[in-house]
Amino acid sequence: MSEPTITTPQLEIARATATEQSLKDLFIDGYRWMLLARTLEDKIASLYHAGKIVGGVYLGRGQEAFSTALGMSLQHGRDIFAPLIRDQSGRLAFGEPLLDATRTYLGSVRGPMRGRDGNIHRGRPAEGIPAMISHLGAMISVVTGMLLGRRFRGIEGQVGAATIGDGGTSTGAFHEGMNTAAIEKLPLVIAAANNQYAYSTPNTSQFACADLADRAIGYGVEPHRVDGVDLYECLRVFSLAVERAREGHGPQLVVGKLLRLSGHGEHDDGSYVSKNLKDSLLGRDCIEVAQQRMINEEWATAVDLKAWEEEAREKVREAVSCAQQEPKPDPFSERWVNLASAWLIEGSSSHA
Ligand SMILES: Cc1ncc(C[n+]2csc(CCOP(=O)(O)OP(=O)(O)O)c2C)c(N)n1
Ligand SMILES: [Mg+2]
Repeated sequence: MSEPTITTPQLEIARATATEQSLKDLFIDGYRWMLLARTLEDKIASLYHAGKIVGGVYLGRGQEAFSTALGMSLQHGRDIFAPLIRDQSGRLAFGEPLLDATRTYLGSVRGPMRGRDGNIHRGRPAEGIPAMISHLGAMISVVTGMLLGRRFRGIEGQVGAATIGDGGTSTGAFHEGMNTAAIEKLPLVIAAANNQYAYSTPNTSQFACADLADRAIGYGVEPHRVDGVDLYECLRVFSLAVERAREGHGPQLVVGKLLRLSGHGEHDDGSYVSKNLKDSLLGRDCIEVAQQRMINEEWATAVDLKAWEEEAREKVREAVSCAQQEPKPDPFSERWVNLASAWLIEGSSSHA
């Protein structure tokens, strides 16, 4: 199956995202989501290294363009988005409040996990963000099931997206989910971020095909390949993939090539990543690539860039200060039963 192509990206993006925003506005919005995610994650990392975070910290540094473009190409309140550990920017772009991540990492009972999970398993199921089960393929099957469920109920026109890493594309759950979605021609978009490593295992020890997008072909799924560091290209390709899925062309596999610009988690210095890779085109920082495009196109000035950075810092400062002052779960005064405590359920207003 060959890759679908388009020749008028500006029109396609505007059409597929169903807004009247110009490409410039769309791009700037995307950049600001990327920047907000990066600013938050830098702060969370620094709190982790200061011993202020319980549990692990996993960042999406270097993957913000790819993740943001997916989040922006979906419609909050209509579509499904199942993010993974590197999707802070996609979560924000799709509609997750900044406070959700901040409260989760800081263990606030007002967070979506009520202080019971410290980092990555939060979701907003009622708003189309299922809580992440595992980074390793499970969410492909979950979203496939959600889409099938909608079909049984006669609901049409909603797209479901799930992200996956290069390592995750070798798991059974990935292949089983994609196969079922292809047979049923479900509107599933799989966003595979090939960041070259699964923890410390490089691509060369993970798969023998030339390109991960080739994995789509055997299943009858439409493949897309994109420079995952370039926000413009990611917006173009994701808007097309989401549109194809919505229009009934079945599952779409979008593979973005990029590099993880951090360790697997903040406990890992990633020293096994080769210098050659870091110095290659894959190692470009998507934030800097986006800034360069805005300057070249005269969409923004250096003064704008500074103002947006300060705005992101201020939002993060506010969120962290709010979450730090909120109560943590108190094991001595709580009486809760995990499956029968209504106040733990999303939408409940009362807290422990
Ligand atoms: C069964 C199982 N083994 C190992 C892990 C630990 N683990 C979580 S993510 C990950 C690497 C995943 O690599 P990839 O799919 O490329 O995603 P990336 O981390 O690069 O985004 C590993 C080994 C796990 N969660 N579950
Ligand atoms: Mg990987």
